[in-house]
Amino acid sequence: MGPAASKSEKKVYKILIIGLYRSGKTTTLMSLMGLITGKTVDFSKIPSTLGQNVAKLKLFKQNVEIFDMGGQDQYREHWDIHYHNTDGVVFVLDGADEGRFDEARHVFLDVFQCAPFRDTPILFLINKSDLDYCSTLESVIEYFDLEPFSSGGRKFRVLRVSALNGHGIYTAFQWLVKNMGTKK
Ligand SMILES: Nc1nc2c(ncn2[C@@H]2O[C@H](COP(=O)(O)OP(=O)(O)OP(=O)(O)O)[C@@H](O)[C@H]2O)c(=O)[nH]1
Ligand SMILES: [Mg+2]
Repeated sequence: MGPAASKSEKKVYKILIIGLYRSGKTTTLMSLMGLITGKTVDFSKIPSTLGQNVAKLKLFKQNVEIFDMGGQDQYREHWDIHYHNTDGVVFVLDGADEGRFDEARHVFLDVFQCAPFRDTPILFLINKSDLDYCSTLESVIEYFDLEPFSSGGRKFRVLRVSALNGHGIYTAFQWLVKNMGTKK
């Protein structure tokens, strides 16, 4: 589709948020919505996601549909039905839960070594940066061996954020939206 066609008929971009159970995916989505609407979000009332949450919103002038997937084991098998028509992916890591880094790394590699995401922008969020014991950017890059992703010509970004206080969330999604669909 050329640029002229996409102007007259605005595309709805699809963003997928994945990551382990309790990493902060839904909080990230709520935080983003709070930032763009200016509304206060009550983060104490967010239940674990059963299945998925879907939000339709205007994000940096684009129509976007965000799929926030449940991270519990029984829901992970539903992630891949979205892989083939996703314009941007967000992987949320609980940066303060080193005990689950190994599991998170397996899940991360399992998802991103598969073919559909070769040209898709990937945002790797090290969440919970508000906590003292949240891992550093450098240590996560090393542990997850992320260097080849960044240097391999892929649209890949790692950021340390706090969904709870909003730190880094706006910039993160700005990067994602800017990098979506540039090959279409
Ligand atoms: N300190 C801190 N806690 C956070 C942050 N983001 C999320 N949490 C907390 O982490 C817990 C899980 O957050 P959710 O957003 O429900 O996690 P999720 O990844 O959607 O979990 P599932 O839906 O079960 O896959 C909640 O108690 C949140 O308040 C953060 O940036 N900082
Ligand atoms: Mg959730």
